[in-house]
Amino acid sequence: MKKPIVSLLARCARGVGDSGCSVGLPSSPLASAALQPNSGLNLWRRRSCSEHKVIIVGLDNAGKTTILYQFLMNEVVHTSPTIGSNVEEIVVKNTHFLMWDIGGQESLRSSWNTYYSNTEFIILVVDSTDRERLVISKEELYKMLAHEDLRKAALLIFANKQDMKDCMSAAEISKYLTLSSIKDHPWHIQSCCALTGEGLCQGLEWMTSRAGLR
Ligand SMILES: Nc1nc2c(ncn2[C@@H]2O[C@H](COP(=O)(O)OP(=O)(O)OP(=O)(O)O)[C@@H](O)[C@H]2O)c(=O)[nH]1
Ligand SMILES: [Mg+2]
Repeated sequence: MKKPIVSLLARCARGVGDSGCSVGLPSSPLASAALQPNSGLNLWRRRSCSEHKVIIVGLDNAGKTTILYQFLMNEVVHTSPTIGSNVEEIVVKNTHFLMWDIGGQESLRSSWNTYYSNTEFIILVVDSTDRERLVISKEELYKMLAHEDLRKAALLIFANKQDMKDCMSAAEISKYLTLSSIKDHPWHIQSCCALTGEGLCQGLEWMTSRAGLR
């Protein structure tokens, strides 16, 4: 059953006793731009320092773009493989996140590092049905965590596609990725289904609480 992210966020906001939260629409010129990282840097300079930069990474077909637009529009959008990136501003309880959704195809992964500068949060999206390629997600994860520009970044892992039969649980994925060995980055793993929005709110909640500590 579909649970809109806005109502999930409202429920979470009540749960933590806050004054409420919203999913904000981006102000021009951010909307749905397939921007290159360099223009992103210029954009970054023009925007407020209180905005937290987020990169959404993961293998192709993991559900990154679907998650981004669930955050933003509360609905499942039709996606095609992302070439380059999408960038959107998401506002949760007065916390502004500038989210870069980066294409995950193999040929694009070597350019992920051009997006790393100033990143405060990494969202790694894993397709929980994709057992065969979990080893590649793991390699990419540890490559990122070792990168100087991501030294201070916090890590949120979405174990996506939990609606699918025989998917791996968040606990299985956590074990495979040896998350408990990560001591130098705060991390959190969250199971979710981007089609219904389930679990996305909890992930955003974790990011919002971490953003408050910075
Ligand atoms: N069953 C199911 N399908 C999902 C879920 N999330 C995304 N999908 C589907 O997975 C496919 C790929 O989703 P995208 O969001 O385009 O994947 P992506 O990670 O952005 O892929 P790239 O842009 O190529 O890196 C689409 O057909 C989505 O509808 C989910 O939670 N459950
Ligand atoms: Mg995409």
